[in-house]
Amino acid sequence: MTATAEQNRIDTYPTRGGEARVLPREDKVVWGGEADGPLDQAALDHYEATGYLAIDELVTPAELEELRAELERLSADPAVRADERCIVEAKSQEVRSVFEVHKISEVFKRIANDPRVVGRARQLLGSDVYIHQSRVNFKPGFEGKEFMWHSDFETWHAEDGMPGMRAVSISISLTDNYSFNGPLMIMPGSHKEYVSCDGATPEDNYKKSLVMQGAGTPDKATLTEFANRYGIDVLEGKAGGAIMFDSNCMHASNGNVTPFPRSNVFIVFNSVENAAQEPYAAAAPRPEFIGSTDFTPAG
Ligand code: 6CS
Ligand code: FE
Repeated sequence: MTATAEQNRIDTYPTRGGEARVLPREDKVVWGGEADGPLDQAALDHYEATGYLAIDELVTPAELEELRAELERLSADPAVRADERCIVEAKSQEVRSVFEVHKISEVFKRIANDPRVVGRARQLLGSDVYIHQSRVNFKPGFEGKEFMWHSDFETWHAEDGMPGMRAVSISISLTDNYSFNGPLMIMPGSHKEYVSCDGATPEDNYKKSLVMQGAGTPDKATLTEFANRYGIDVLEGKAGGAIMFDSNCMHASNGNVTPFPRSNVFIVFNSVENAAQEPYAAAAPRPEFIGSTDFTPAG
């Protein structure tokens, strides 16, 4: 993008350039209709209102076993561990996440392009979709660290150049998510407001933010106001189930001091009509394995 084009670009969701403030969401939440995929109207209405959707038994027990085996294989593979796509826990040095699994693993590539997954994403986003990011999260027993409250979209806008809110994440649970082992928590309805954060994006921010996010985490006053207004839903669920949630949901997860790991595969689908451009609030784009510029439609 030329300098003038970038200067003239409208930024509907400015962030990390001044004081923290709350702006209204300008984008639709649900872009497709009941006839466009497997989700019925009640499901679409729930997603519109709360920003998320729980899907029970998305994959079969046999498929779950295959995904779990692949998770174990990746986390035990020294080559994966040495790869920059692998993020380890600060303290225990245990594997925390492996990125771009839809490219480095045939098993995860298959599920990421499965009609049961892509069909729902296309219906919600009302267009072809491409994979902006994928990762497996391990949150091992005893050691899994928390993820502080944040909107993924704020990071993907600021650092990956995602123009608008037309992306959906799916988190497929590979282990049972109990109330006590660090499940995903979402403030239902928070996706309709955009928290513009203060503080500029540090150089090479991803090297720290993927272990402990700094820039882009909302201030405590805003989070308190949001929690009082929207409440907090704790998304428990059996392994093999999934949660689909809007890119702008305010979400977090607690640490895991129990023996029970909380692992999932997390895939972000972005509309091909919302393809990532230059970052809106960072000096340089993040690496391909975190913010993809391969806009090939998934499925
Ligand atoms: O920076 C990112 O892209 C990642 N960070 C978090 C905490 N959630 C979304 C995403 O995977
Ligand atoms: Fe997140």
